[in-house]
Amino acid sequence: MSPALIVVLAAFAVALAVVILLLVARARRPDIPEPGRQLEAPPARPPEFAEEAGKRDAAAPPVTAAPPVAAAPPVAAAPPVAAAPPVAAGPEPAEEGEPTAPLAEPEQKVPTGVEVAEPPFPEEAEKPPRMRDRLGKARGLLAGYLGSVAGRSKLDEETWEELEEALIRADVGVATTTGMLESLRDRAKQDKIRDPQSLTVALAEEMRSSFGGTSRELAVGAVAGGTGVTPPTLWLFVGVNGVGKTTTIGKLAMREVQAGRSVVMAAGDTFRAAAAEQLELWAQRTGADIVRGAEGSDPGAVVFDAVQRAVSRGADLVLADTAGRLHTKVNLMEELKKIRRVADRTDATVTEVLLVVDATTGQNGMIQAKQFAGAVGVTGIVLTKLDGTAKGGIALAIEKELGIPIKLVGLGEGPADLVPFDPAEFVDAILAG
Ligand SMILES: Nc1nc2c(ncn2[C@@H]2O[C@H](COP(=O)(O)OP(=O)(O)O)[C@@H](O)[C@H]2O)c(=O)[nH]1
Ligand SMILES: [Mg+2]
Repeated sequence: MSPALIVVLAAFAVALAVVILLLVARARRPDIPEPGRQLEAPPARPPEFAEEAGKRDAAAPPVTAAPPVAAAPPVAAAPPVAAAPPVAAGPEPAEEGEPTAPLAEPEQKVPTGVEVAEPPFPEEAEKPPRMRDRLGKARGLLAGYLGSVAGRSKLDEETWEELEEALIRADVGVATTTGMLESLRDRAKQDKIRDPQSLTVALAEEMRSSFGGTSRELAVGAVAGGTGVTPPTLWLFVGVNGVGKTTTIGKLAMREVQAGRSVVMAAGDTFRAAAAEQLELWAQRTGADIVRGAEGSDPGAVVFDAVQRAVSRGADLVLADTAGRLHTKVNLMEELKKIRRVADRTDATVTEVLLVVDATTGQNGMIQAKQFAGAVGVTGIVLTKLDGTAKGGIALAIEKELGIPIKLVGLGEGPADLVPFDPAEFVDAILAG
């Protein structure tokens, strides 16, 4: 081999080595995170990588041999990946518009705007919905269970257990479920029920009969003795915050105005100004009159003034709203008792104290119902948001355990979405497959 050829070959080898190194350096670059943009931690680079790379580089004989290549800046300059800040530092202060991973505790959801939410109000009067059409969620849960019970090959202890689980899951509550199943066992014995399918039919009957036959009409006052004048009737609405008191008053005002009665609303929730504003919207939309007090003012006084207004205008009905939450130092039950006493001393006849219960709160609603019933003599329950729950069994529990009739149910947020409670229709609606 001629020396010239050796030189040429050596030069070629050096050039090749340079090209290879440049390629290696370039291939490593994309791994270097662009500071500030990276929200996701890149896969941690194993420490041996650098070593290996070094080895690989070192292994390339021409590189060590050729001085310019050893100095090849890209290889040496490539910052060690382990130093990439985002890995250890977690999410960077995100650039504008970029999603930030939550670092702190997730923000508490405060039910803001609940009391100023504009009620959906169609231009034309709508027909009241049917329970069957609105209880799809509740039906899904129970019908699923009962389908599985009915599909069993025989009626054994497991069948009873499955039935019990279905009822408890549907919020019927342990006490009511136990009572209902005991009575269903008697019925099954008496009627010689031996197959699971007939048992589900008997359960529907048991549910229907567990609702009392009491009147579910809202009572109105009678003509005052001898005078020939009918004093206004007053219905008082109580219940914890957010259950649907104000909305129910709005819906009822709609129904009563359409039935030809004149209505005065008493904005007795003076805890927040927004509560009165919400009621005011319903008053405007239903054509009812309204009496409001200043924020923080005495709710009893508002109810008193509303009755005065009703008397002076010859109105038929006063619908009195109340707060469901007060400053901690004020006891809600004591405040409600006071309102009730004031209402009783007016010229109006208090014929209903309606406890509004949110069906989606399950057994919590039962606890509330017991407290209110003990304090203010509740005459009826309005069970709201039945359209939004997969349960609904609380209806059975409330009537069975408290003996207070459910008079109305809320099936949505619109003015027509309040219907009288019909137990048979309710049972069909939650059980029909
Ligand atoms: N889906 C549904 N929502 C309801 C029903 N009744 C009330 N709401 C909603 O529940 C929320 C609270 O109602 P509101 O009347 O302000 O409750 P209050 O604090 O007891 O007066 C509002 O967004 C209402 O629209 C109902 O029957 N179904
Ligand atoms: Mg309210």
